[in-house]
Amino acid sequence: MTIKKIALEEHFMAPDFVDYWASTLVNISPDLSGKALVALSDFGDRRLDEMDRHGIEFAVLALAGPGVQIERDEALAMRRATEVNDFLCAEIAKQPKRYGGLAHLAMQNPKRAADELERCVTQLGFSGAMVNGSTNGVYLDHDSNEVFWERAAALGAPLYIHPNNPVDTPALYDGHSELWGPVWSWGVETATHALRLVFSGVFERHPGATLILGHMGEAIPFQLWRLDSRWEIANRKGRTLKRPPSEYIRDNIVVTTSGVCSAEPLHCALSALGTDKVMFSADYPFERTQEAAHFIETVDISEDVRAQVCWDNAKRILKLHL
Ligand code: GRE
Ligand code: ZN
Repeated sequence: MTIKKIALEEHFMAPDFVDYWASTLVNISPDLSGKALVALSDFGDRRLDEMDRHGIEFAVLALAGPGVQIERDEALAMRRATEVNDFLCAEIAKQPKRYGGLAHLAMQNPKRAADELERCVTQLGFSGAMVNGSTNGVYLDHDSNEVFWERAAALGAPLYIHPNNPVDTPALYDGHSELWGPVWSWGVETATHALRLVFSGVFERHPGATLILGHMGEAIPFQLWRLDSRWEIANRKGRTLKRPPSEYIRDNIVVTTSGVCSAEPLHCALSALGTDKVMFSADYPFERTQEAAHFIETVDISEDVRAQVCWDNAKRILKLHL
């Protein structure tokens, strides 16, 4: 039996962004990338049929990264981000009952990114934003982003950090291109990015901010106790937090099931963060929607929790009027 679902790491592509996306292709086999581009560019029958087959009533769409996170020209980055948000808005308008949106933002200019987030949420009806890792090596805990977090919190607009490659390639990965990308390095990069936000006090200063992580929380739910324990003895160089790091993680970070179809990490995320913090996602077209849907429909959790994960949590967190 299919169960009605909302999904929110569902990607699309726009013509001007194919060149940025090419930098992601180093991570995947040419076999997948050709098929992916066709699927990404479709907003019609192909995507809707797949959603229909697997009970996805509503898909919140986001550009496949990295987009302007790797654009060096700030003015061009801002222009492109605005254009792609308008492009997505026009596609959503053709299928308003099936599609929602996450804004693409030029974090090169945090104040203007905050303005664009506000435009997207208040005028275009988007649910929040997706940022693809660092912006040219600048992470979202950088002081310049205070203005952005303040606005995101005021708007109640969640920010999804989607993995991307870091700007440097640590010796750690030498000779291991298979580990570079979604197999491993993306998770390390994205979890570390999230922890930079926690430890720099972003959620202490902006308790209304919500961060979304994919991939069942990029392994962070597994590590809560250890983060608290080792933070106590860390060389903090003056950094302080009023509460243990795990409390900010529990209060301000929510996760999706994207790209993880196994019971143990789901149970870990549910018990570490709470059953109100985990949301189904498929990660179209990079993962198999059928497998993701079958997993969440059959995994051993109560029917109440299944409904929270498949529907209620995303509806509440993304403020969807469904
Ligand atoms: C993803 O979004 O998870 C993804 C990409 C590109 C390649 C592989 C992949 O965006 O898993
Ligand atoms: Zn993805």
